[in-house]
Amino acid sequence: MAYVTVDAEPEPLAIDVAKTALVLIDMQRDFLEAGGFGETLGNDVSLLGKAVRPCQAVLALARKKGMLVIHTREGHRPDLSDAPKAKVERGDPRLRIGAAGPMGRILIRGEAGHDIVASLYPIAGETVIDKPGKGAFYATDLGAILHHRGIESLIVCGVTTEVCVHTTVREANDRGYRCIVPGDCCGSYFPEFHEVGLRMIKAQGGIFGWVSDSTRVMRALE
Ligand code: C5J
Repeated sequence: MAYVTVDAEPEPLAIDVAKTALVLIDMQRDFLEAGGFGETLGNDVSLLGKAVRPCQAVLALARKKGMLVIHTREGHRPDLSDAPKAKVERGDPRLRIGAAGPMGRILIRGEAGHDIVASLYPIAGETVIDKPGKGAFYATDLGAILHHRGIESLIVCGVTTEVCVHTTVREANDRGYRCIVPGDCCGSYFPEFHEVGLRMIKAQGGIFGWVSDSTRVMRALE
């Protein structure tokens, strides 16, 4: 066992590195890149782009330490058979899931925009979870993979803070995982949601988990 203590709020957390996985949530081109779907909607994608460098640093260290690395992608089958109507039938029909976007069909597996940004691209041996929902546990085999590897703690990074990161942290928390969220490794199109999202995680004695940052997480892992 290799226990390290991560400086975090609401309090430092001791984790066994061998039983900790790094989870990178939905660092997909359509959410992050200029010219992607997120920008088409009028969002400032640089707010998400800020998380890329800290994520790269944590990912590089996790790889060096031989940690389990999980990447997720939000998206659906091309025939939309796994997409609930309630999710598809909202908003402007030209911008709905499955519609033609600037980088292929929006949130459809196999399309260019659905893929992970080059700077954080999975390498051989890393797990990629294709998820139809916001949470990474819903309708995926993530829970089984973590269980079989004996994982107890997660470092959760990605976008967006208040949507897919938050939903995944809540799901993981209910399943008994200790979640550490390095705030600078996450991003939102809405800065206030990012801030409040992080505060919600660590409130009430860490009701959903622990909040830290890439520097403190890396200092502990080193
Ligand atoms: C994610 C979204 N990944 N905001 N999706 O947060 O729709």
